[in-house]
Amino acid sequence: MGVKTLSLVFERSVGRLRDLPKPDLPEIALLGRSNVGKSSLLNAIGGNRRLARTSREPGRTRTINFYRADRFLLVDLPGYGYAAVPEEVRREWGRLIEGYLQGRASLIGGVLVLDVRRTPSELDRIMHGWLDGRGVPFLAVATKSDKLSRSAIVPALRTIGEAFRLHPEQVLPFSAKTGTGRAELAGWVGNLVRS
Ligand SMILES: Nc1nc2c(ncn2[C@@H]2O[C@H](COP(=O)(O)OP(=O)(O)OP(=O)(O)O)[C@@H](O)[C@H]2O)c(=O)[nH]1
Ligand SMILES: [Mg+2]
Repeated sequence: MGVKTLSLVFERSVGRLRDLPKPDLPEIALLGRSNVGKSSLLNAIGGNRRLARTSREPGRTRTINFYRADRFLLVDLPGYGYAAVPEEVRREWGRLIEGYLQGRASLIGGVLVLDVRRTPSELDRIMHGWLDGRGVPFLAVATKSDKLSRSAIVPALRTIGEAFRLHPEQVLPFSAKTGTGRAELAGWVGNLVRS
């Protein structure tokens, strides 16, 4: 029994805010720290492992990448918080992410991707604050859930929820590896686009 996947097609990659395409379609952005699994999540919900490039090394995605679904775009952002890149590059990515999240008129939702094993960072809370400040709906997704035992998942969701004042049930456990959470995420996206 296959879970329905979104049909996604790579559209474009943008390295500078002034090159952003015209905001013609609603956009849902994936945000999270470097190496957390944003691109893997996109591939998982798109049912295609080659859609977005992923890597063991943090800092794989360096541009804003647009993927077209039927009537909306999924947007894969560079990760933040990666200490081992030069300060200037980090600042550049920061400007890109901030400019996009704060200014993009077509942004209708944010998927905040978090590592199920980690307490959310200050930067995670800043990202959440930017979305919240604009009234953009967001979903907290706890990825790499395959790395924890079943009994460790609930306390981990509680820790993540506390950082954003959410109930543990509002944090979605996800795994790009096993497909956990994929249908729920696709459902959230679908509701947002239809509303
Ligand atoms: N076990 C497991 N590994 C995962 C999962 N999701 C991602 N990974 C691994 O985590 C690493 C980083 O994944 P990416 O999808 O490239 O992460 P990213 O957030 O896009 O990283 P940047 O583009 O650098 O910001 C890769 O080695 C993935 O295989 C998951 O759900 N489970
Ligand atoms: Mg990436």
